[in-house]
Amino acid sequence: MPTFDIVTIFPAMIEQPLAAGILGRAVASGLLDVKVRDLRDFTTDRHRVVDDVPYGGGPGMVLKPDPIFRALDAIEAERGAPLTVVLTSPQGRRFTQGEAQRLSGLQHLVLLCGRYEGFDDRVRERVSDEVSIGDYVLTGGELPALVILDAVARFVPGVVGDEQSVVEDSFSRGLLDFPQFTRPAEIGDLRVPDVLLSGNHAEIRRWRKRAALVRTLERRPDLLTDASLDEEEQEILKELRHGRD
Ligand code: JD8
Repeated sequence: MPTFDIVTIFPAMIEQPLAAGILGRAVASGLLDVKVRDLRDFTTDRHRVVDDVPYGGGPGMVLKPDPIFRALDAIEAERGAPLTVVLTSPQGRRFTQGEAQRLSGLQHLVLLCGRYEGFDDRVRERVSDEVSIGDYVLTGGELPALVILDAVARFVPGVVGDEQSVVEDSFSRGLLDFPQFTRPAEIGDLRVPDVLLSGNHAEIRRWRKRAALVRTLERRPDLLTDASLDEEEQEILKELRHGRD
């Protein structure tokens, strides 16, 4: 299970969400070791300046390299090697469930949160992985760092109650989730599918497989190319595809 160090100029943006929910419980119980580091603590000037104008001109500011190098040196001195330094940016490789699982096997993860126009490019000399959480533009790296922390932490034994559910997760298997229902069985004219009230667990399992496949086929057919389907699922999929084309 990796330790996490998150370097940011907005520690509160990380600390507040980290206090809630499943991650909050894991941190409070000592299962997850997360340290949030204020980049300004690694400046040496009176005004704790972290940014500067871009060489060559142009709009916006760039994060100065020296506070980041000092932060990484301090983290390495404290945690020891090997540090895996993850930088988030729109230029990164797409972050995926497989990537989350891979990172969960490392010893020390550092998440560098950028702001403004990003980092002085020389910081990339110390970066192991540059990832993007998706094709849209954000104002900084704090939300991506939280997304990565959340996805990686779920693989840490004990963080999610049911171990089995993590590896069988929809994205781990390459299928979308089946629909869920809870009481009441009827609300207005909306009814829960009868099979789920039947108590016939073999039938329920088969209905859920079919429903997951229908959803995936309709909404994310791209996932099916790499999906790991058991024999029953392959059978159902063949049948569903027959009815379509
Ligand atoms: C980090 C600064 C702001 C805005 C220059 C780089 C990830 N999928 C994603 N979208 N956006 C980010 C992201 C944006 C960031 C930083 C991540 C640090 N910014 C942008 C426009 C121009 N910068 C991201 N992962």
